Amino acid sequence: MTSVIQSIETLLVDLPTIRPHKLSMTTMACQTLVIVRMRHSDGIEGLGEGTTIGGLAYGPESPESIKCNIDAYLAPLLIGQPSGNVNALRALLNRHARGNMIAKSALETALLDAQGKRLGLSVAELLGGARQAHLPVLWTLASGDTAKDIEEAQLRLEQRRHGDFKLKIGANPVKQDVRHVATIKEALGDRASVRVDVNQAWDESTAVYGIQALQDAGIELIEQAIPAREHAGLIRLADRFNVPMLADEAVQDARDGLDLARGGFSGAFALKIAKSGGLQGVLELAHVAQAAGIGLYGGTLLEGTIGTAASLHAWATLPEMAWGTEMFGPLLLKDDIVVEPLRYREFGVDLPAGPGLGITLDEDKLAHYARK
Ligand code: MUC
Ligand code: MG
Repeated sequence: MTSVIQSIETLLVDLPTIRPHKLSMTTMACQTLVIVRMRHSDGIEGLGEGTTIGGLAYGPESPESIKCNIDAYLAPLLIGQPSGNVNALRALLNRHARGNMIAKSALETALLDAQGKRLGLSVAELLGGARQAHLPVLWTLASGDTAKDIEEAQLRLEQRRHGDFKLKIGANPVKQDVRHVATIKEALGDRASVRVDVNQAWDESTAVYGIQALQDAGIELIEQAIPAREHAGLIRLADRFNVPMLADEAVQDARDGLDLARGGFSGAFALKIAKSGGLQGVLELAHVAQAAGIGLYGGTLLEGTIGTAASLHAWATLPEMAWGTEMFGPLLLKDDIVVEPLRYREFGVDLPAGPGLGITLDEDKLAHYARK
């Protein structure tokens, strides 16, 4: 008998961060994961996660809206449907609900996890097979304090946990930010690749000033210096500087990717399952980038282990990414809600072994951290 989707439970899980994480739009002391438990009539449970940054500070979906919109609108569309045809279910969600990409990503993850468990295949195998089993992972320095950031970077290098660092800037005046970045780069020298993420904080003329100074300081990649909508401006910055531009908020899905590629953008795209409504959508964007000769980077919205594992299964199916990944989300959190955490080692992380995502919930931890 064909399995059908029986129930979909959503939980808000609040986990403290190991230190304040300071971004241009917010400072995080806690991360809220939206965990999806999708139960099927064949007894299989699929896990999913939809997570964003700083409530509504980062984007139009908040943890609460993700939960509420799944419960009220998306779950009723799926319940009673045959479990196994992920493409058909993805189309059904897109036909009846606009936007809500993070919520859709959480549901698609749960569908793929369940289907993998059902067939005895990992999610990467469901997507055609893994080309890499160990992926590079950078660390984001965002304590807000230059000396602490240097100390943190040196420790990570010594531990061989991370060899590349991304600095979150944009909250302070540009000259102050440039000084902060240049001091860190000088302290680390050639031992590490240093990149910055401005998270849309600059206008174009500030960006021209800031990027020139960062390029001179030896910074290797400039992420989303100007607002997401300003595709033409981003293309101009990519043309103007030797240091490559990384499009993040500007590139949500394959259509944005196509628009930037058609406009002549060169550089790289940050892929995030949350931006593209799930693993299949983000791989469509990756394929546009590959066709256009644009580099790939595996991005995060600071998901916990479930969302990070889902992303890793997608990235593993791609050829080596030019700029590696930032799948460090679980390491920013003080605790985890899974039985076996991801294995971070040798400047990267291992792809968890299947079936499905290869992740098991720790029920006690989940109960402890779930919002009452
Ligand atoms: C972003 O904009 O890239 C990734 C790392 C981090 O600290 O924040 C995120 C989001
Ligand atoms: Mg970014």
